[in-house]
Amino acid sequence: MIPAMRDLPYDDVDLYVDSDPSETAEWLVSLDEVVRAKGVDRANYLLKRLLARAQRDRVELPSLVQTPYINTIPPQRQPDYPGDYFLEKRIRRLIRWNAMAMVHRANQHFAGLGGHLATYASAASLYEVGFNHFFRGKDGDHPGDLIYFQGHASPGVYSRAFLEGRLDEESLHHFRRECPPGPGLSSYPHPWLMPDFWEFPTVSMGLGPIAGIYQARFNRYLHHRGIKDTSEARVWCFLGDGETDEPESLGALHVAARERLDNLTFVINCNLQRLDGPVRGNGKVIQELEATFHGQGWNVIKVIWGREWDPLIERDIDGLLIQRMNEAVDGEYQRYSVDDGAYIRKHFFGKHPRLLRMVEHLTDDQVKGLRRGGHDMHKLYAAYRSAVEHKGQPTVILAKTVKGWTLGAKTQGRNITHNRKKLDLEGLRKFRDALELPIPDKALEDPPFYRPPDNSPELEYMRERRAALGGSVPKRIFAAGALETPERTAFSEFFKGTRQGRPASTTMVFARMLGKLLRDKEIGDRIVPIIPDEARTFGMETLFAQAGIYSSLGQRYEPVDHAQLLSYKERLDGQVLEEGITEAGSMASFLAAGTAGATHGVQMIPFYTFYSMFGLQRTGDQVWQFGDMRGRGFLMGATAGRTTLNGEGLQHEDGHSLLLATAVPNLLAYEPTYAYELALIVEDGLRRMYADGEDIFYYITLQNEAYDHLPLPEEEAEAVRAGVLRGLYKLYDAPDLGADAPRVRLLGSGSLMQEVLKARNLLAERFGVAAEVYSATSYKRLRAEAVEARRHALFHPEAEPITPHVTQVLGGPRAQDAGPVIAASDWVRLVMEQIAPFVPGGLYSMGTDGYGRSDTRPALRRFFEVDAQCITLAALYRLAEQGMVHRALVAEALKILDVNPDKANPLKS
Ligand SMILES: Cc1ncc(C[n+]2csc(CCOP(=O)(O)OP(=O)(O)O)c2C)c(N)n1
Ligand SMILES: [Mg+2]
Repeated sequence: MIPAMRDLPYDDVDLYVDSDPSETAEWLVSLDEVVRAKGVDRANYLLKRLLARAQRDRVELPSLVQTPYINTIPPQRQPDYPGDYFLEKRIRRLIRWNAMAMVHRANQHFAGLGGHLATYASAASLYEVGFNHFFRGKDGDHPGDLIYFQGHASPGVYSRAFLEGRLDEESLHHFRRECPPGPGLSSYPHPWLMPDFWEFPTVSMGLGPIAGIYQARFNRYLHHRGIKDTSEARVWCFLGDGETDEPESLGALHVAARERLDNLTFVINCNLQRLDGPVRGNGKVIQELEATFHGQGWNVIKVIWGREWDPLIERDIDGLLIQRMNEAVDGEYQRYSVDDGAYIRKHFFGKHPRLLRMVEHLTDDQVKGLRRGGHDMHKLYAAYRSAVEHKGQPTVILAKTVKGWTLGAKTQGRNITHNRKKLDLEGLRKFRDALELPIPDKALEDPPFYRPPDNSPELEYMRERRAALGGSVPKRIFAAGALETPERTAFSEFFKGTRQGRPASTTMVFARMLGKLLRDKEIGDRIVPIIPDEARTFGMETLFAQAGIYSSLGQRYEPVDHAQLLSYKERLDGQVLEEGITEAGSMASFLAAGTAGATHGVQMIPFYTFYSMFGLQRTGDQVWQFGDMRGRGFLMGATAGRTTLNGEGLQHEDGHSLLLATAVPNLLAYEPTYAYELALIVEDGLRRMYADGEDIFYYITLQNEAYDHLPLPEEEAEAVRAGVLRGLYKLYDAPDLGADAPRVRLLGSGSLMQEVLKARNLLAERFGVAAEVYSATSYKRLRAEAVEARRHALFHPEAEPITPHVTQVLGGPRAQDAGPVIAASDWVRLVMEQIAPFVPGGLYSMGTDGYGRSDTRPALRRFFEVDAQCITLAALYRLAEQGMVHRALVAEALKILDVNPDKANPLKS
């Protein structure tokens, strides 16, 4: 007896060259016998023993990560379908129609709005099996599933919400027309734009998958720390096969496997196409992904063939059909999805007479009707059921579909399918016929939305299924209560300044502050310190012992530094997320923690501390995603400043993240100089986000240069506080050099404040110029307020104009006397120049434009022309421009200050 060859696990077994078929048969029969008599566990054991022996004897082993190109779950292990199959089919058809109509109408009425027909058309069954049988809502006791919908499939999700009665027709008419008036529907999942609907932005490809993995892990973290029982919440992550080319999509798979995240399911819609054409024309993306996921330790379920193939595979006793399935490449499969049954018969089955014989009882239409697994609810249900029941590993479902499924010959499977936004009349008619909908021909000129009556079996079934599963999804509900954030007095130790001879960096100050916050009675346990393997760099290793490092395994070893007070402590209920070297992973954790108020109904307070240069620049897209998601938390950009982090050179020295931060609308960006400034900013931030509930987040720069910190001036504490928070306040009056002394105003921030203070002395002592000094904590904030004031004036021309803070501080009647304004910082000039239009008399900025390099701080500050001497020079130059001093003085100053006018331009060197 020849055993069924489908049991052969490997692609590369050449079935035509078997030198001893009867010996082969004996082995296979033996295996079959063991499986039958003793079960799969025993067979598994024997195979492992055999493999170990083969390895010892140096028998080359085939890849173990790939299985044949057939469904992982054979028909005999398929559970019965629990739903009303035919009703669900009708529902699917209604959803598909309205999803198409939404995109079609948008583009017919408003050319250029865009949208996608083909993605959802291929994925409808993948979602519907979830909606009808798996996705848990939050309405009952269940914590609710967290579902990352593929961004381009949003029309299908809206269409279902329309049928469920969550969105009205008017909303559908406003798909992609979001500017008021009118109920706009966002192009893709955006919680910023639809805060009651979408939870997770996914449309920047790759960000959904990595966010999903860390979300699933964060669920465990909350659970292990006893903050919330998340054991029933499943993370579903839907993505495209083309999307898996993004490094972020596959780059954190090992995390999910290592953490045994069986609360996570990936569903990859393998329609074999991306935007321009095939994902892997010359190979098979499903096989490639299977190997990758298997290799990383995931449970892989392939759903390749629909049930029409079952009898063919059953009769494939010599394995020839599977051999053919294995050898055809995706480019050919795509071709089969556009050509007719005769073509498939000739080119797929025609490779071998025995294969042809297998389908001779089928008509060409029936051959064409051999569907793919991703369009078969039975196969999908079996896969999803198996995934949710699987223990100890995350699961990926690789579902094969056709892109643009049933959208007609001009669209389905074509290379242009992704960009198709409308169907022609003929296409509409055919689609309507295929879906069997009662829409008259004459209506197709402007295809209407179609919703059967509320009491129709379809709508009743939909509602009933969703009610049974805990209500509609997606639904974003911010259920978390406000937190009692610390009073200002809790920060008083930071208001005292440093003692003589005990200089500190803002990084050191922050480490102390975080340690203190972790001990806070009210919010201490809500704090989530996140660090990508740099705690020691930032002097934050005390956290390891104080709060413990989260590990789902606890600590299975005695750390080398166990005898020390600050040993490396991993704990199941550890609080610190020590992520290892992954800024993308850390950002994904930041995202999960910063949005827990909406996803889990508990507010968490992430402080993500990182090498500033590897923050907004490297993971800027995730920062954007965080803003869209209305996340709350603190991004702490440590070792910031182009010349302050001096020895590390070009790749590390960050002089532009503050500029990048300017572009993120709800991100507040601050550069504190003194401990009290940092404390006031953090205190205010905690209150605004967690007590007052503002959807904002913070980027705060921290620097590693130690200097003396001033105390918060007690008698002016309120005014200083307001200035710190609004971005600017006066630190020092001008020295009294007599009424005739020329005057300037210097703005400084961060470590460069020390250079500004030295410049103030130089100006006074060497040049008789009296300089006021201001601390500029946030140019972004100053600009935002000024722009708002200007906008108000534009729209209210007859109202009293509002004077923004920056103009209040630097303008006014005495602005002329107070002299020119010079700003210096360790950042590119544009950071400071954000406020230039609002500074009466203009602003001259001294910044660090250009690539960094390593050297001493003084050398670098001279190189970038931001040291005290260059700031002094700039002040004199501006005075000369205004005729307050002679130009000859500036020329002389160059010599006195020892600045070489022919030095290299840092921007170009
Ligand atoms: C980071 C990023 N790059 C590019 C795009 C543009 N884009 C949108 S959809 C798409 C193709 C998607 O193909 P696939 O992932 O296979 O999804 P399908 O529509 O086939 O299900 C591309 C390139 C994007 N949205 N995000
Ligand atoms: Mg695709």
